[in-house]
Amino acid sequence: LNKKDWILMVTAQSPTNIAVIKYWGKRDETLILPINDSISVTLDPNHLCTTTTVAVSPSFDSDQMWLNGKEISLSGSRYQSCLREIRSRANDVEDEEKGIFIKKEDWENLHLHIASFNNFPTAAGLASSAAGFACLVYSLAKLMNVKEEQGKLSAIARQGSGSACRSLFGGFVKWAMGNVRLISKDTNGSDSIAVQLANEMHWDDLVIIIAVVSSRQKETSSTTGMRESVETSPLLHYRSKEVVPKRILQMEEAIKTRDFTSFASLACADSNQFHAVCLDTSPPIFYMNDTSHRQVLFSCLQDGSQLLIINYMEKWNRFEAMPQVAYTFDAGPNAVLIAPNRKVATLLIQRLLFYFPPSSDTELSSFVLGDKS
Ligand code: 2P0
Repeated sequence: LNKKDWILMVTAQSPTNIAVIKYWGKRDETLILPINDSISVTLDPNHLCTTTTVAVSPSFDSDQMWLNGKEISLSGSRYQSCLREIRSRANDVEDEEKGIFIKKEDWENLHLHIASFNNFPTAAGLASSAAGFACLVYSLAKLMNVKEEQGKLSAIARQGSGSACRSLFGGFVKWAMGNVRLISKDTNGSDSIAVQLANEMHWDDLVIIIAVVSSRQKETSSTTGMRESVETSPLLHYRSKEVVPKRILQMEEAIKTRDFTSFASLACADSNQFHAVCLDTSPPIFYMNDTSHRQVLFSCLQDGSQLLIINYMEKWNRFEAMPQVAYTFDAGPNAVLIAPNRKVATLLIQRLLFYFPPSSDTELSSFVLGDKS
């Protein structure tokens, strides 16, 4: 450590995740503990992802971070929690080739430089904080030779942003809320972790299409929005106690048995209830716009040939059709559409392009689970 001219770096990539049973509402704001379990699908790492390089050198005078090339402050409690938790678990690190040996206790006095890039719009409701904090925690853990298992790391990423804990795993992931009675005093929420329900190969026919309706930053951040919902929405409390626990079990079963009809019904219902909670919040929060609402109706159509609401209602009544495509909307207007296979996905993209022709503000990207090509 006497020589000042060395630098050690680790680069990692984390994909974002899309919740099919939503997290909305905290029971502890500092530890980021949720009021209900949630389930998500992690996207293919080749597409919507964050790439983060963390570097350590004795020549660094302070911890610094750059996001998409712009320096950002690390003074916030979320960054500080992640850095503190990872540093406290650091171990000896040796790089024989470079002749570097960092002792466990040296990490407290060494500073970090962190550079992170998102290949998608930041804070537009596409879960950039999920990929970002998952990547930060994972890359720091690698750099500092932290030996914790992935579940423990997920509890650290959770303290950066709740949904980040789910991006530590691929495939289908459940964020278990943890035991309410044990919070704060005894366990500091260490049982609120992510667990993998099934890996990315389990149901790799699924195709996820994200229609970017708007890449503008959302007006109400998720953190503020969910705080206001917890304080004012009676529907949220009913949802977290009466609805989500049953839905979680049903969704786990749908994923296990690859039952698309059930998966789609649950995902659509949960997205709609989440946005109903937003409307039930005072003052109400509107994350979906007109295009999003039209896309909901579009997704419900059996053959996609008509967009008019009357036709949709008639078709729905006549066929009692189950959705062929699942839709889910997060804290923004962008549609996440999930098709059961490539054939339906191709048809869906054709129809989307027909009914929603891309303008300068719309983009279409498709993401295939488990497809590394
Ligand atoms: C989810 N969302 O389950 C839900 C659905 C948005 C709608 O997790 O305050 O950015 O950092 O814990 O994780 C967005 O919330 O909020 C989110 P914080 P986060 O994906």
